Amino acid sequence: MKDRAINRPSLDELAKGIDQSNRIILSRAITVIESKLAFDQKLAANLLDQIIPQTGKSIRIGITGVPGVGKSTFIDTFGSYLTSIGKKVAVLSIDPSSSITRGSILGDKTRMNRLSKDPNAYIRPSPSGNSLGGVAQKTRETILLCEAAGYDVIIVETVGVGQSETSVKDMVDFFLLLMLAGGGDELQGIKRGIMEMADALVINKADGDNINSAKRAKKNYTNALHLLPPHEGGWIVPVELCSAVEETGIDNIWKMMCDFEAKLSGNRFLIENRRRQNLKWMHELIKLKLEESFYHNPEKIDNIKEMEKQVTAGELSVRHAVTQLFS
Ligand SMILES: Nc1nc2c(ncn2[C@@H]2O[C@H](COP(=O)(O)OP(=O)(O)OP(=O)(O)O)[C@@H](O)[C@H]2O)c(=O)[nH]1
Ligand SMILES: [Mg+2]
Repeated sequence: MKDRAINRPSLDELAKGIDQSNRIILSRAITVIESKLAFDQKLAANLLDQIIPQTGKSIRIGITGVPGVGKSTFIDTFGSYLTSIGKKVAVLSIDPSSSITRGSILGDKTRMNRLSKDPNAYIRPSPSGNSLGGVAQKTRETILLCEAAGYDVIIVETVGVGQSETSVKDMVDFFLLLMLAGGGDELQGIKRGIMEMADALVINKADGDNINSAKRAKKNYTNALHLLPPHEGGWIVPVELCSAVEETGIDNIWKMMCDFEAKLSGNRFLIENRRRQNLKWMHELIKLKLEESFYHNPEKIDNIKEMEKQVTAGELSVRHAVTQLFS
């Protein structure tokens, strides 16, 4: 086929390799999913259909926090702890800006020093793409591939740009907000909306001279959480302390996630949440496809330009211009 990428594995090779947890094949399958070639898109759709029965068995964890809070260091330490207790860990990230620089990726791989050498961990940088919707879409599918390849903890990191936190929240079971202790003004710089999304607040860098202020911050955050609406699943959002560098509090955070999973599987919240997420995803994708097919339709492109001219010149109302474009 004309637009087939060179050396693309077949559907069977991909499906088999994923089933055998072959990392090289997994990487190639993700590349197929991220590709814009028509051939690859079809292959990706068939592959996803084939692996769907093996998906859904992991716990999906989202991690966010302001730059410098220690996300990469935390994921390195936390992920290494998880592999030490026998888990297979995949780390994905969402960075809509990476299409330009792809800079944070290399930085992150080097900052996740231990994990990047761990045979039971798989790190995949953010897909590129200029729209957050497109990037998130690919990450969701990558989660499914990683699950089918036997990864039982999937960590999705967001760089905290724009709406990326909401995107990640919509694709995970557990959303962790990493925080820092600061001189009493902890709540500054943290958007209230992000705190409302969190299933746990973890104050990182609770080490050295920082321990006492971290303990004070824990009290402040706990009080602030009381002012927010209760968690939909009936979960009490905890505030924990940890040090990603000194590796303290890490096992406790995992235990807390296991408690969460036990409790919210018990009351069916997690299963319902995934159903809701899937439906929301479907509608987001519909919107994305509609937008693409509209703006990339050669017949429309000239019309849009013409309407833009007329609207700018004040000759036509926006309402009229849009009605005409859809007629
Ligand atoms: N003392 C101390 N320093 C830490 C801890 N965790 C991270 N750091 C330091 O904080 C700095 C930032 O850590 P990163 O892990 O790169 O933070 P990040 O949130 O990934 O940052 P961005 O990728 O820029 O958003 C580094 O110098 C780390 O060594 C910790 O638990 N204690
Ligand atoms: Mg980082």
